[in-house]
Amino acid sequence: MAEYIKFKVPAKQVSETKGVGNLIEKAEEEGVKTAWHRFLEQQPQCGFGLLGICCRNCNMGPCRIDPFGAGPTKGVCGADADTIVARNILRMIAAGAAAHSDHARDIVHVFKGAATGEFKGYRLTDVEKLKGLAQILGIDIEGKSESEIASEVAHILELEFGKPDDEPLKLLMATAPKKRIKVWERLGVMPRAIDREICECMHRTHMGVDADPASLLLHGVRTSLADGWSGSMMATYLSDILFGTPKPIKTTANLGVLKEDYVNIIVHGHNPILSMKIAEVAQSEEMQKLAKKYGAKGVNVAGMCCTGNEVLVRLGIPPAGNFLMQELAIITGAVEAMVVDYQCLMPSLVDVAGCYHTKIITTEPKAHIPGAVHIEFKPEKADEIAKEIVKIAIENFQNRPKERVFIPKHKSEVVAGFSVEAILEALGGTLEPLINALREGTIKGIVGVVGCNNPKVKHNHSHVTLTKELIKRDILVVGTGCWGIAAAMHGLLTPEAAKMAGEGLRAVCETLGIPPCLHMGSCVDCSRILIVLGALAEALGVDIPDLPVAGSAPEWMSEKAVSIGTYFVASGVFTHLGVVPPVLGSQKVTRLLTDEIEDLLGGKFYVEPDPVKAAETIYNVIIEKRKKLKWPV
Ligand code: CUV
Ligand code: SF4
Repeated sequence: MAEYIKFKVPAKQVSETKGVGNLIEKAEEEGVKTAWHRFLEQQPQCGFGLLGICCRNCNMGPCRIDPFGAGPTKGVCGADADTIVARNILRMIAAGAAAHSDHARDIVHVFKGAATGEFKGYRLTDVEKLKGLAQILGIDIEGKSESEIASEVAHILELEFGKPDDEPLKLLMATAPKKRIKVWERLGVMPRAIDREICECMHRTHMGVDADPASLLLHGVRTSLADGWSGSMMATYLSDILFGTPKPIKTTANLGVLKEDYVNIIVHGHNPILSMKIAEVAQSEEMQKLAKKYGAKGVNVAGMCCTGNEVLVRLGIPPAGNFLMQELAIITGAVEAMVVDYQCLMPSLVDVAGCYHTKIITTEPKAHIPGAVHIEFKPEKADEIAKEIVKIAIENFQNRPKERVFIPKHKSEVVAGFSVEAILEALGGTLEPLINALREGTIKGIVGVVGCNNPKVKHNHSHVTLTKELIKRDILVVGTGCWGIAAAMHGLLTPEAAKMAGEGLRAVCETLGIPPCLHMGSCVDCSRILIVLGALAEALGVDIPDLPVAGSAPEWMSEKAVSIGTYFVASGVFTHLGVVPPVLGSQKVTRLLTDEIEDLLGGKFYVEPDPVKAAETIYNVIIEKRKKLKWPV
């Protein structure tokens, strides 16, 4: 249904990415609203919310603190701005950690079923990685079958969620550097069980429990560590074992990957369990034939957001866009079905799809959207269900409003799939060449750039600008998530992009034939960045805060990003945020997060919306770290 559009979006100015502006204009002509339109309608956004000083945690409220000090300084219960801001942030961390880790739980379930043979549609693909994981978890693999090893691994990992004892998380103990573990032990923030830490966040933030901002934030640290070093880590490990560890793979990215004469299916969400199946089934001869019967040349699968990254790094499925482009893909009029699992799915997808012929297919019992077609995915019937979904898309081709189809032609070449294993292989099997390049200063440092899009920021502008500014300064950029797709669409993920890098980085990239920006996967694959950091620190005999590295989330929006940012900081990384988090209502919390936390953990947050300034500061931080290591600057 066409809607009245109250505020027009300056279509050519809201994005750095080609094709976006044209589709926003198309949307306006056709009476379709996008996130940018709704963002304008939301202006001015609530000042209390922006500052983090509203509380709805009990029904004596909602309470708001007057940031100017003239009105109330405390809520009905007596909670002040410091308590309220810290509690709100802790709840964000809890939600983010829950999203990643519940995703991990679903993967463990399928992994276990693949190990026992119960889920016939899945198998253990990377057995080497399985054995490696079993060994670091202390499992004796001598004489055991793959299935036995996998079952033992699954048993240990299942317990990570809710084991009843106070022992630290096993996967964290197996993967985190010893020096870091000591720091966390001293602070009393070693996580015990993933669900428990998340549950404790909810308990502590309930009315009348923890009122001390420092104590609240430290629990946030603990919860985020459970996410990074166990929940997300597990999701990455097991996805690699099930579907293969990513290797460099070539494809293209941007809306131009949609094909006019083909049935277009977009997989969107986060979990690879279904998207990998859809991709596999769609490419089958049977489905390609069926598509021809319906007048299409075949079936084309494209990705969106992180499940898009999962199928990109393993199968070379081209991403059609990142977070803010999900509605635009439908507005092309050329998408027969958007198949979603969970996280980062705008409920508006259904409204937008209502103006075209696109079917939004939800598949997860925990993620329904009113108005969508719901086909519940069950791993025991993976192939059947994937087929059913692909067929619905194919049959929908005949309903495409041909006269309203507009696919921007833009797309860029991409090489993605840089798992830690792939990076090691590119380096010739050891970290030594990378360490030498860092030590000599050919590469000045490494920055992990991750995270979402946010209409508060010019779409992809901060991702791209920050990245270019960093590589120009001989800083190798690695990253995940919607950053990866932004970098892909802007040509930063090709070996030729080395031309945009400084002399040193350029030479290294040209020798190794790699891009100056390495796409490591989805958001849970930020765990791969942790592994790299840990390995570098151990190889150099230092701790992570000593390394010339940093992190950045230039356009973040999701609670998952808050959890990721926190475990980066807790792991000792200087972490840049390009969008201001809702903490400014408390000077105390702001100071804790952007300053004092560094004494405790070696990392801290740094907030700077301007990507050029941010790159400058990050560079300076890296130079300081190099000086401390007595490395040439
Ligand atoms: Ni998980 S969390 S918008 S898809 S990176 Fe993309 Fe990545 Fe943020 Fe969501
Ligand atoms: Fe207000 Fe306190 Fe209740 Fe929050 S917990 S809503 S500050 S009374």
